[in-house]
This record gives sequence, C-alpha cells and structure tokens, in this order.
Amino acid sequence: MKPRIHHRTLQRWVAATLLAAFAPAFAQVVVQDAWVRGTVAQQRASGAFMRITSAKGGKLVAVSSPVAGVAEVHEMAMEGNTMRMRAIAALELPAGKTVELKSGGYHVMLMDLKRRLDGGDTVPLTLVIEGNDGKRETIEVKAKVRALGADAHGGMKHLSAALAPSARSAPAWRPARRPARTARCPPGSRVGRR
Ligand SMILES: [Cu+2]
Repeated sequence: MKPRIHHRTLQRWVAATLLAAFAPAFAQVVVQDAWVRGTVAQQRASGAFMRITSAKGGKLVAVSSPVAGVAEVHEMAMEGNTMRMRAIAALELPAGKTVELKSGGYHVMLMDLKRRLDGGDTVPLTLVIEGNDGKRETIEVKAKVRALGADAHGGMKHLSAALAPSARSAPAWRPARRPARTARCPPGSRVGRR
C-alpha cells in the first residue's frame, strides 16, 4: 500500500509542477488581431496594433521586428491642446484585462522601415513581456498588413484620427507642422523623415 500512495503523491506533485511550469507559457499572455498599417514607397514609419491580455498581469517592455530598425511602444497624450505621441518605457497589462493598442491610443511604432509594407503581407513582431514576478517572456506575433489609406506622413495618420473630427479636413498635416511633432519625439527615435 505504501508504495502506491507514494506513487500517487508523486504523480500529483509532477502534475502540479508541470502545470506551474507550462501553463503560463500557453495562456499567460494572449495577443489577438495584430495588424500593421501598410506603407507606400519611401515611407519610413508605421504603426502596429493589437489586443494583449495577460492572465497574471505584467507589462510590455520591448518590441522588435525584422522590418524595422527601431520599434517603440508609444502612447498618445495631450500636451496643451495638442495630441502628441511619445515613447513609453513599459505598457502596463493589468491581470485579466485586455489592453488595446489602436489608432489614436497606445501603439507600436515601427521606424526605420527596411521595406514597403504591402497589404496582405505578414510582419513578424517580437514582444517582450515582463511578469509581475520579474520574469520575461518573449512572444512571437504575426501581424497582417492592412493597406488602409496609407499616406506619406510616416504612418502617423492615426494621429489625425485622435483629433477632433473637424481636424480631419483641416490641414493638420501640412509639412510645416511635421518637424514640430518630430522634434517632440524622444532622442534616439526617428519618426518620419528628416
Ligand atoms: Cu507613434
């Protein structure tokens, strides 16, 4: 009898250990509906969007992609009366809550694009997510390219969507205004062309 009980105990211990070790890898972080805005020739930047859900909570601390020399996590924030975007060190992922990266909100900025991104293409993205326990997990995502009215403004058309509807018809994207936005970006990031 004794060996059998011992065996069952061992089985349970092994099962519990396996669950603890592997369950998080399967379900800890789920990324859905990842997509990248298509670009036109000479365009050097674009945005990537998705929904991220972390079961245990954590934060998105880094992104990279073979199509971009630089990838950053950006937020939109009001500066005075103007909506601007800027890089953030980490995007909080509250436990069990889906965080949406979307036009006009948080997004992944892909800069120094190495090629044109055509509709239907697939762009690999690597997300680094740090759990609340400090452990980092790498997630590979295949983002579909959507050719949504890509324009020549460095893939930042999503900015205009964040402005008042009337601003869409206003000349919010006059070239003269672009350097000011570019200048607001943190050192090291190169948004748009210089
Ligand atoms: Cu951005």
